[in-house]
Amino acid sequence: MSKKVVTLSGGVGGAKLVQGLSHVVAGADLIVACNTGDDFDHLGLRVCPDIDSVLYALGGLSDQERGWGRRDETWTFMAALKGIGGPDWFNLGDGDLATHVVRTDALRQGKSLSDVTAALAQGMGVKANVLPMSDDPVATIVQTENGDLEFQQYFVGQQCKPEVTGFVFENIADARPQAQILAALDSNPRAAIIAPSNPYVSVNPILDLPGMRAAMAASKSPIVAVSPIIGGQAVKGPAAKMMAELGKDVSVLGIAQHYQGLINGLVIDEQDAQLAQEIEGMGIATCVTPTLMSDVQSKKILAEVTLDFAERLAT
Ligand code: FO1
Repeated sequence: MSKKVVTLSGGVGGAKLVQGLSHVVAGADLIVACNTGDDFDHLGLRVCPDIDSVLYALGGLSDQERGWGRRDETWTFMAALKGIGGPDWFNLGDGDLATHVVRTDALRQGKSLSDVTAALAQGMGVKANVLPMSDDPVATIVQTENGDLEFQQYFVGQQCKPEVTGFVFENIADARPQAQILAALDSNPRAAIIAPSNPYVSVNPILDLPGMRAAMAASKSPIVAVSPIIGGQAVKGPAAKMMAELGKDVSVLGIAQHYQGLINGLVIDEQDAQLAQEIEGMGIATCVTPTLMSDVQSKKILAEVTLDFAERLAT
């Protein structure tokens, strides 16, 4: 068994847990596999929201209120863009722009997204090993009552309003999981953790990469998810709305059903303690604990509790 901890993460909620984990897992032993299904080209720039949310959180640069982008951000570029009639539906802060410009430039020079992400991490003083789920582009398409929408058109452009009927991950069949993620899983890490991210659009793109579920199943490590649903609601984002629209149980039970067969344990909030027994009946161990991450301390405690839980399952 290696000292590594592999975490599958989306943006906001995932980044918070990863920040907590960075206080309890040393440096590059923390491997973060970031969803890249949200990535897109905008104004000629490659934007990778979940990678950036994780990097900004670990670098102490993230805006806690918005949940995305950098803190103390200024918006001169957006004001100028609007002033000349440019597309202003997607907000790029002045500081955030530097990330997209540097990344796009390096990608154009032929560097991989993994290399570019490593360079950005170094620039931000991030010690954890933050990785894209794949170096091959995968694009999440949200199928809605109004037709198919590219992820950011659905999420930002239409503010998650259209009713969701399903998801397509374009190019996923040809995408290879990032090699270091597979190697880390193969090393039998201390734990594989699924962060409290949206199960459909943040975690499924990672799990649906060819070979990824098999690599997780083959590792002898405990696989533990942290529920993104507390008391029937998502802390942030459209997870609960999507679950309802897809006819799923909008509760930690729905999350347990989603990951059944993959995970050994599920961390649920104290508010959902009454559902623990039913989840245990599904063959999934539970850990009941406060899961709302409102400050550094609560992130760190949830990370510790999650790792302890995983390690108990391993023995
Ligand atoms: N989310 C918004 O709701 N509105 C925005 O204008 C916006 C801009 C943006 C720019 C860079 C970035 O990295 C993220 C940004 N996000 C914005 C968040 C992003 O759409 C979502 O956080 C993720 O894709 C979902 O995890």
